[in-house]
Amino acid sequence: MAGSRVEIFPDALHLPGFLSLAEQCALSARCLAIGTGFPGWYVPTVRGGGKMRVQMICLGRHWNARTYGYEATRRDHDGQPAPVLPADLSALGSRMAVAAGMQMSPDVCILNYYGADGKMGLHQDKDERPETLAAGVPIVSVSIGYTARFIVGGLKRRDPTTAVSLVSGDGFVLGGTSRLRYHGVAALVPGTGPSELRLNGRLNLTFREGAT
Ligand code: MD3
Ligand code: FE
Repeated sequence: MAGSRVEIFPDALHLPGFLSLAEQCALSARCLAIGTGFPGWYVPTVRGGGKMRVQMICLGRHWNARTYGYEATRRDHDGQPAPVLPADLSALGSRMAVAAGMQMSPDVCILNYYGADGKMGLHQDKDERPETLAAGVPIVSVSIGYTARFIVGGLKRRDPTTAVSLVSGDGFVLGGTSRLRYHGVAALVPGTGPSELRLNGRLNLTFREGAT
C-alpha cells in the first residue's frame, strides 16, 4: 500500500504505508531518544484538571494544555523551553503534505506516546494562527507502533464520525475544508505493529504550521 492515498473526506487523506519499516524503526528510536532525554515526556493536564491519556512533548513551540495556546516554554508543566524542531523532522512533515497534494512548512511537531490503554477524546485542532486555519494549511501526522482506531467527524462535535485504522507507518493529512474536523483516538489495538520495532505502545507525530 506504500504510495496509496485514500480520501476519507475532501482534503482528508489517509496515506497507508507512507513510511517503510526501516524508516519506522529509525523514527521510533529518534522519538524515544527525544522523549526520554531532557526535558522529555510529560502528561498534560487539561483545563478541567483531568490528565490526558498520553505522554507528550512539543518540538519547536509548546502547546499549553491549560490555555490551549502555543508558547516558547512549558509554562503549564516545568517551565523548560520547548526543544527545537529538528530540520529533518520538519522536512518529513513537508514531504507528507506534498504526497497528499498539499503544502506546509511546519513550525511545531507534537510527539504523542500512547501506552496500551492510551486514547484521545474527540477534539478540534484550532489553536494555530487564524490565517493558517482560514487558508486550510494542513496538519500532517504519522503513526508508529500499535494500530489506532482513529475517528474523524465533522465541524460540529455531534456530527457523525467515520472510523479509520491507523496502522504503523501510515500518514494522515488534514487540510482545506477538513482542517477543523473533530477527531480522536477511540482505542489502540495492543500487540499490533511490526515486532521489529519492539515498541510497546504507539507514537504519533503531528506537524503544524502557524503555532505562533
Ligand atoms: C484530523 N493526534 O495530536 S493524528 C493531536 O493519533 C491528535 O495522536 C491523534 O489528534 C493521534 O491533536 C490524531 C491525525 C490527525 C491530526 C490532526 C488532525 C487528525 C486530524 C486535525 C484535524 C482533523
Ligand atoms: Fe488533534
